[in-house]
Amino acid sequence: DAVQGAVVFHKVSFAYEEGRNTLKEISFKAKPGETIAIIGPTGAGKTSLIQLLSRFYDTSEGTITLDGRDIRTIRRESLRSHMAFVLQDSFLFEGTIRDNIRYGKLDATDSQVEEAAKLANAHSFIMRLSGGYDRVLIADGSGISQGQRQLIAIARAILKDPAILVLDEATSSIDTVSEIKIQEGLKRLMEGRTSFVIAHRLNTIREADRILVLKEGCLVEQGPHEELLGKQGLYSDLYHG
Ligand code: DUT
Ligand code: MG
Repeated sequence: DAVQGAVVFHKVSFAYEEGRNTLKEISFKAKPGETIAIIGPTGAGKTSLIQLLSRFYDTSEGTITLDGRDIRTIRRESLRSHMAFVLQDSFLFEGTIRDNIRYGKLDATDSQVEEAAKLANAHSFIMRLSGGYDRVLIADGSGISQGQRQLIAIARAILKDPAILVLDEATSSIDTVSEIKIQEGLKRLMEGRTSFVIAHRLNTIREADRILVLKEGCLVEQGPHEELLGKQGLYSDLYHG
């Protein structure tokens, strides 16, 4: 039963503490393969929304469906097997680069690992490291740059080949060369998958199929870039800075 990646939020509310809703009646749809950008000020609820999708928390009210099925009826491990997360601080463990990438698909062969690394634009930097794929990373990932950590996380996600991708774009500055490599890797990763991107880059936002604008837990606007600009609401204000 292949997952297509259609996601629907229907009047989803969520509270960390009773009586204080962090998300309020959020409704939107993502068709398979679409890119949804999530934007809004700090504390607006962007990370919380993403965490509901993976059932890190469950909704207080409303429903989230995946391919028409209420996600509360899907076991967490099963749900997450269809998702990959590339987060600002993507987690790498103590072990070889090969094992860190293979974490996306434990039975992958060496050539599948390298293929994923090539698509992620990670192969060339790995080959320049002493030890190559067998280079051992220590738990905090030091010895490689933040940009390189992201490339490894992208390779891991490509190898996993999930229907749904969750991406939290880096806010910190990464040098331009790494940035271009990351962008190319991400583009390949996102192709054909439903992608939720907590977006900071204007390019990602402009190219998204739909932008969700969150403010204080409410979805105040949603639509593609041009349409939202035309509304001259919060998005237009944020865009024009
Ligand atoms: N919140 C909690 N408990 C938590 C996490 C968050 O009470 O464990 C609150 C803080 C905030 C709201 O929920 O008022 C939304 O937080 P979230 O982390 O979802 O906001 P964000 O949009 O992701 O903010 P940022 O841009 O700073 O990451
Ligand atoms: Mg956040």
